[in-house]
Amino acid sequence: MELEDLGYNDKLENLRIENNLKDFEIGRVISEHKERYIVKTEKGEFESEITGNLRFSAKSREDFPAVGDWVALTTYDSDFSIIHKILPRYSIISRQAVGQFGEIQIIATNIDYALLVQAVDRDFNINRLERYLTICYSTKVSPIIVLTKTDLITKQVKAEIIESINQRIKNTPIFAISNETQDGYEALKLIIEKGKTFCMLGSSGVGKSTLLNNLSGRSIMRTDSISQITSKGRHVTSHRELIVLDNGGILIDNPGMREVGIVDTAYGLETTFDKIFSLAQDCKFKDCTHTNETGCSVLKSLENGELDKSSYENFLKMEREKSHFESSIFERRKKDKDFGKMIKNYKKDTSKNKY
Ligand SMILES: Nc1nc2c(ncn2[C@@H]2O[C@H](COP(=O)(O)OP(=O)(O)OP(=O)(O)O)[C@@H](O)[C@H]2O)c(=O)[nH]1
Ligand SMILES: [Mg+2]
Ligand SMILES: [Zn+2]
Repeated sequence: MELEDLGYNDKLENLRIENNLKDFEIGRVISEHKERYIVKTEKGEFESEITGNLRFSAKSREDFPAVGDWVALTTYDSDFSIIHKILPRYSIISRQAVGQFGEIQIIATNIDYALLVQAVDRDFNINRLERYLTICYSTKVSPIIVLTKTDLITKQVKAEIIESINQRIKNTPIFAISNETQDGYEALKLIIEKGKTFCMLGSSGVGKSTLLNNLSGRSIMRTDSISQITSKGRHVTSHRELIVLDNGGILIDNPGMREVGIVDTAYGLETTFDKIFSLAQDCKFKDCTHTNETGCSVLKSLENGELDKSSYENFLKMEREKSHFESSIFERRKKDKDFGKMIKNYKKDTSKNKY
């Protein structure tokens, strides 16, 4: 195995030189389990931990390694290593941590393409697709929609579903496949290029691991049918995992996601809802909320049917969520700052007492 097989390239080599990491070995994090990482290098796979320095200087979850990361490490024995530094990330797929406002959870890093996997059964939901798109567009990840379980529906229903996506989502490739019959596989395989990293995102039970196993020709990930009764909180895949396919493509499997809370989206919403943003240019008021203002060109397009109502409502919901997230981040930082001040004052006080 060469580093190039894991996606290493000249850009990364330059980063390594710029960051004075010539003396270390380089590897890629292929799985993570509670602050223990498996890192793959040219020599093999290493169980890895981070240096104390890296841990103590970490300010948030983003400062810890994640699946997909390139790291500088020192290897010991045949299977243990210490991670010294994380190379700057090219892209970061993240979401709002479930149940913790203002906290970011990294799903994977250094991703080129995200496969947004949805089954054409009850799982199918365009609002959720727009949510995933927003996550992709807020970082440098190209989205690809993958519809699974097409063996369960007729050709006509399949065409209708694709048409309904086209109505709302532009410029995103759509692949419809069946993991049962492997219908649609040929087309999908063509886009999985050597040296590029693909990350699968989607709910539990849509067939992500089945797809990975089929593409790799091996049973790497466990797959299972999920009974309706026990489906609550049960996920077959429990951790992220990076796998190199025979054709050279690099694929990351993920546990199914129930909630996809969007985080800071620099251009996420703008790109996903570009139609609304371009309409908004013509609104009478610069700070128009597009909900009840006169002279709102978004509302006008909604009334005359040019703008899809569900898409508009989904946009408003995510926009609210984004503001909420930003204010909770602000609150959190403020609290951390106050806490930092308190510690500082405390230290001052104790040093005063000493003398
Ligand atoms: N009929 C049909 N069943 C499928 C298809 N793809 C997957 N399945 C079945 O759906 C079930 C779930 O598949 P998995 O691959 O484990 O789903 P997953 O997305 O990895 O689920 P998590 O790991 O929980 O996120 C299994 O029983 C699969 O056999 C498909 O295209 N058609
Ligand atoms: Mg799985
Ligand atoms: Zn408006």
